[in-house]
Amino acid sequence: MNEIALRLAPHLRAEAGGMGDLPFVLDQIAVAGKLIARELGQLGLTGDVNVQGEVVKKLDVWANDVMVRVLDASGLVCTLVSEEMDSPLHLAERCAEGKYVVCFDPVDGSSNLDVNGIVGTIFSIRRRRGRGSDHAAADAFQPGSAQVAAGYVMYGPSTVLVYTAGEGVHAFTLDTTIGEFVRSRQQIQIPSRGHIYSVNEAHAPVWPPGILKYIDYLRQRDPATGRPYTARYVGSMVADVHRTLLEGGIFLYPGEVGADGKTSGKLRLQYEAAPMAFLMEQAGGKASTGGERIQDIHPASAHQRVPILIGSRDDVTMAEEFVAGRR
Ligand code: FDP
Repeated sequence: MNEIALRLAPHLRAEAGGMGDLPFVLDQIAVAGKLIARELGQLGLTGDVNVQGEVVKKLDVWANDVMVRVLDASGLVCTLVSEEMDSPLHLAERCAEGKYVVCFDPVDGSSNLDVNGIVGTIFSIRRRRGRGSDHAAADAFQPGSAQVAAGYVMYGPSTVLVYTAGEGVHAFTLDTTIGEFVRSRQQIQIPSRGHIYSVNEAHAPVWPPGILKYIDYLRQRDPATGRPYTARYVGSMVADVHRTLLEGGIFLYPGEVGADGKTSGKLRLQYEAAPMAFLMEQAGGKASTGGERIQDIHPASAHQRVPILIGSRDDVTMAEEFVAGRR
């Protein structure tokens, strides 16, 4: 007989040694994941535009509200940073006890919603640092290295919750018959090198030269060095990073050179790049902007964007060499 699947809550309790009350926050996020998974059938546009200037779909707004409510109900969270909220939300009545700051993207990859494609919820948890009236800035703008837990819920053919609390990366799959996340993988390790690259190639004309050269290198035929790589791009960061985590390779959303000559990324540091970087490093992989470790970046604003190269250690290292002009 196979091992009886372990539910998320007892798994978190078993891991709880150094985690304090963090398992309660993670368990509340799992509740939000179940509610969002259930709601995914009800789609449509509100017609509004969010703080990033993107069209907001109804589910994004609804899912944001769910995340705020489950985290508020935990009684342990003082500050929330969300893609859907212009500025950090301080739960004033929770701040006396609330130890945590949670950054999240309630529905990442939302352009996939209209085609029944894969989307996800990304979360990143830090400890509250500030005290008194100045806590807002101190709480909301901590680097990725301050994260105590991070992960995502992926809404695909099945709903999967992947998280790390600094002791490896674990995956739980939602068993809809019993309404529980049950453990499907533990201590996930990414291969040190893969054979897949994942990037939106339509943006090649505005990539920096090092990225162009790197992707071109991956496409060349040289069986001795495992090339050519193959390409996969869902256009939903959660799905692309999940595949990369399990199969290896590299996912890139590089900086793009604008008309003013400046390079800027698309993905958000606080609730996209930093949590994925924490997961990837815990799985033995790597995440950088091309020149700097993602986890070392101190956010300057709640919705800061960064370039990201993330995945297998050797693949990301090689991409960095191309970006630096050493290849
Ligand atoms: P989306 O705009 O659909 O929400 O940051 C959001 C994100 O999706 C990521 O999930 C995804 O990797 C990326 O943007 C897709 O952007 P492109 O359409 O430019 O490839």
